Amino acid sequence: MSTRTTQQWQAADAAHFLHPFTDFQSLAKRGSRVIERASDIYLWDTDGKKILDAMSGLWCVNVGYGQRALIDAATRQLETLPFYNAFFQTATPPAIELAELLAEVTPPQFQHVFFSGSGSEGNDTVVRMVRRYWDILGQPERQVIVSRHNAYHGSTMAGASLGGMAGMHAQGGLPIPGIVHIDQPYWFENGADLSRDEFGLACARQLEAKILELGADKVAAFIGEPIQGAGGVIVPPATYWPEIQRICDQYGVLLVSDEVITGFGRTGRWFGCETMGTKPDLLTFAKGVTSGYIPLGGVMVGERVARVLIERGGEFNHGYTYSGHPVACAVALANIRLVREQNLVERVRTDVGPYLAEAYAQLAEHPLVGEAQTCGLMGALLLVKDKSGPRGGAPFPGELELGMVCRGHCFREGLIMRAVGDRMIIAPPLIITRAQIDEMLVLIRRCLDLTLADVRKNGWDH
Ligand code: PXG
Repeated sequence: MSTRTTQQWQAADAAHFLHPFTDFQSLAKRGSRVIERASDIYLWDTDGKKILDAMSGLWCVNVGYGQRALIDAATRQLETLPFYNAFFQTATPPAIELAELLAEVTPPQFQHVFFSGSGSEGNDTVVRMVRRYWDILGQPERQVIVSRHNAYHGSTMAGASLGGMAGMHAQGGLPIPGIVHIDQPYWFENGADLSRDEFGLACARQLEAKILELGADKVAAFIGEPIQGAGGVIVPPATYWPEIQRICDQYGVLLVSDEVITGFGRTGRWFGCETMGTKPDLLTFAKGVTSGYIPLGGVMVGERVARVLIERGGEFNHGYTYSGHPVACAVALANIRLVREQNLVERVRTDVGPYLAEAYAQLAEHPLVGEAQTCGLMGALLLVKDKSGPRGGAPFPGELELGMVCRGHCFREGLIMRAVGDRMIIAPPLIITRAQIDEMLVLIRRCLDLTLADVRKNGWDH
């Protein structure tokens, strides 16, 4: 039971707490929804309302809420050694064991890890590390990192710069120098009259054009999310990633897979690069490594880069207080072991993933849905005005913010589904059962119907 009323919580919140990615004034007027406790895939707010969390917190609570093994691991480690650093020729058992386990569950080229406290910090490390790599190799001018518009790589100066969110670049003089962006592989929006596969190739070849424009001797790396998450769960055409890999190989450009969302089973393989068939040199992770129970991130460093840093680099002048935090590492160990014991990755690939895909194929028939995509346990429904439009539909005018209308219904109906423009996205905990997927789909369908009723009542479809 709450120690204060919802109104009291909201008043104190509005008085003191500046929330991330939030219009402070408008939230203060409206009041936050205060989430108080959780179990399995459900949350309860301070009004006692139960909510199905189809976003796993924020793409992270992969093993669901209330897992005893993670709680016990944290408690034990807090009692034994709550903190020690890894700076001055020291280490702690959980950090060493986690490094070892990560080398085991990630693709074989990864034998080393650099820990950070978050995904953003992990990507800051990526920028420092790829530039250091080329510097050691005697090519210090090889500095440019190519990313994509509408990518999300975090919110620090480097993370936001790598990201391709125009709204973020507009605040704070970003991107920082040496980061450039090509188009995202979003067929619905940018596909013109190309087939999906043709578009995937064309889009990937923008990387080649960019490398040729800048000169291969200037380009250090390409970074991408195997499937864009915050950008709207955009599953690229099948032709896209193999072509990106070909181009990186041909020009010697390092490939960085940002797996902060797609890591640890989300796509039905341990890592999204395995689903997409790429062989990255660096891999950023966070979120699902601890199922969000405690902050932890990092970068897996492939042998190509690791050998140079280790054998020829001398001191790498970079690190965080919490690099290898023992409590975070202990929780990550318990989390990864649980994912293994419960066969969650395989379950996503062969059971609940295909089950969700089937359900989404049916949802595609809904009059509002122009595109229904899933990969593992990531899903997107694109709300369209006219299903007969090109590539599955014509969009509603952006200023209508229909996604937000739909999200409002979700809130009231007890479902957390996110809106990115008019893409309604989900990423439920990997422990979700078939019965719970059914339950989620009843809610999703109800919210789509309520949104459709709004559309018709207000004549937005004309
Ligand atoms: N890379 C990717 C691919 C991410 O999705 C980060 C890096 C940054 O991680 P940290 O731990 O620094 O937040 C992310 C984070 C959203 C949303 O609205 C997504 C993220 C964070 C906040 C909101 O979908 N992803």
